[in-house]
Amino acid sequence: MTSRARLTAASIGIAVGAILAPAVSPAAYAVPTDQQHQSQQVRFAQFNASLNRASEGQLVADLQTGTNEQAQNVAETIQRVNPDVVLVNEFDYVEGGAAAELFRDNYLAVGQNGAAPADYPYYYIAPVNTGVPSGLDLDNSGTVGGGNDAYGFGEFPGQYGMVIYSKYPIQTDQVRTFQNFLWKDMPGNRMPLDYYSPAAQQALRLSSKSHWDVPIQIGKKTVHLLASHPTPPVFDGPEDRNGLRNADEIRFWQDYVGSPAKSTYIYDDAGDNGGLKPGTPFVIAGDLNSDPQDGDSIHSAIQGLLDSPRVDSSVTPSSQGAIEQSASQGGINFEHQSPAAYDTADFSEPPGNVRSDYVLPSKGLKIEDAQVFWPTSTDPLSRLTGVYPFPTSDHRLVWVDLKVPGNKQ
Ligand SMILES: [Ca+2]
Ligand SMILES: [Ca+2]
Ligand SMILES: [Ca+2]
Repeated sequence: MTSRARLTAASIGIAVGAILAPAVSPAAYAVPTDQQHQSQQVRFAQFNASLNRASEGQLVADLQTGTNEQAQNVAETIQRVNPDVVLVNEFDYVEGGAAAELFRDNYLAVGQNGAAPADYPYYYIAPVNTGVPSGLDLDNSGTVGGGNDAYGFGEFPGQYGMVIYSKYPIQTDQVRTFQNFLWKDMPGNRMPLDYYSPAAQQALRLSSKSHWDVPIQIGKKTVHLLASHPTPPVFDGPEDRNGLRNADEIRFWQDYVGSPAKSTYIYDDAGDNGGLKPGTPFVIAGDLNSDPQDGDSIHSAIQGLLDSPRVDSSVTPSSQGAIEQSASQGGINFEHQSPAAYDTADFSEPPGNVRSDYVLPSKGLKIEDAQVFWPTSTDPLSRLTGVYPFPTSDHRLVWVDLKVPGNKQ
């Protein structure tokens, strides 16, 4: 294993708005000389951290000092795993990056409970659809307004947003976002036409939060982090509008990394067309809210993504803690088809504990290790995952170590 980059914010300068930080030279990566022409190991992680709050401004208030216990636990979880790149779901979007920077500076950069600090010189945030008023009665309640009538469920704009932290430079000027892509523009989409009004059908956005293609510079290679957080398939009616949307939000990525013919319909928020260039390395990350076999989602969508010829699903992240919790909680967990070891979320039933969170690399990025951070109860770190009411989140951090090849000069 080669040493991973440990760059400081001071040595590089930061993040949003920066294209490639100018001070980064290949030497900064400090790869041992004898391995300079070899691949390097990079840890990618996904964590639905429940760092959303009930009202606008609350997250910034909570993060002003380093004393919020849940945020400390989230930071310690990340520090214990120490990923190079981590997508955090359920992190309220605040324009200008105040919340993202407060969490980085007051929590991640401060060693929690004896863990080493984690320095992330780069981060990426962008607006999301949650809580943004559509002006339409999307839930057919007879009135317009509230979380269910927003483009994505949320009580205020940005609730349940996302942030990416990275030790490697983010090519901010090359990021593509798909916040505004319309559901109707996906060929063969699953939109329930009997449920939605003609006006809603025209206006509905596919992404419940956003879909981002975020290129990350790793040595001389670029790996595209494909980030999203599809809607839970529940909180709807017999029309299953959220289950159908969840499936199409997942299918978006299958098309995006598929053949150019499959992705030709896609357009981004800047108006550029098409999907990922064939052969481009990527990592699909996110709380995709769909277990391949259990729970309420339309399983064919996540199965289709896992079976995509471009996705390496040969190794599934797992944990012993998930096996232990499934056994001790019992009930519907005993009826599940997916192995308990693959669970990433600790939900009451239905659906019980399921695989909801994913880190899916493209083929060619060799998987060295893949785990879910879910310690067993005898491990002191199990205080971070706990049992309901959870000290940190109802989701578990998922991580995958990848060999990023081709750093030859
Ligand atoms: Ca309504
Ligand atoms: Ca449903
Ligand atoms: Ca399960």
